[in-house]
Amino acid sequence: LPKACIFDLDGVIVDTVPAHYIAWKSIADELNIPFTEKDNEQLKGVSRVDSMKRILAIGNLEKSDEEIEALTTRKNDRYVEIISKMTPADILPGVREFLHVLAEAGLKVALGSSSKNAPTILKAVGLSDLFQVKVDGNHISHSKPHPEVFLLGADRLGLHPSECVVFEDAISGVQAAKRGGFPCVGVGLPELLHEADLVVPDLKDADLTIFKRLPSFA
Ligand code: G16
Ligand code: MG
Repeated sequence: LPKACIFDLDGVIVDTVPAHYIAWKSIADELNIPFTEKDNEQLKGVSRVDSMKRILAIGNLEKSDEEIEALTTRKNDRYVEIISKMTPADILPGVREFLHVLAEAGLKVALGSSSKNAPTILKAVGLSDLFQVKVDGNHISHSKPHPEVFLLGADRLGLHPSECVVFEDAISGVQAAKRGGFPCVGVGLPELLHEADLVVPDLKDADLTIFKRLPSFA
């Protein structure tokens, strides 16, 4: 068994992907930039500012740092308005149960999220206390696919990356895990997350047998 698991937040623990999309879409609409759910797939795990820059690139638009700051603030205000209504009912299926299984088996649990809203979200859904280590967008300077968020997590756990399994729903997040030397379980579609060591559709009914399906713990 691994010694710890590091979980991404958006799209693995809670389904905030639609909320990010709605908020970005409203900004893109204002700028007359065509922005689809497929474009949104590429933004998963990517920081707020980098996401804004990618959307501007789709529209071939250039904006000053001040304008980018104003746009990202507006996006976040809309996003926060949506997530402020979150409750424990918004935890994705199987996640709470899996976290308890891990704790009972003596595995440590950490958060590795690009989101600066992570502390608010974890509190809102009542999962804050289940994570021994929390690393989020407020603690890092390079967003996924850079491995910083997971490396910092492993460091704070006092473990080597090979001893921690990363759970990720984003292409950029799977890449970050692999670049950092972590075994990685992709949560979502195999055609998108093929760089992961194993892909599961969700964490419904997840238990300790999941680790046996990873080459390094088989
Ligand atoms: C998340 C989302 C991204 C979002 C980023 C920053 O990361 O997947 O779509 O742009 O965080 O979020 P915020 O604007 O709240 O700081 P993760 O790593 O939890 O999937
Ligand atoms: Mg995610």
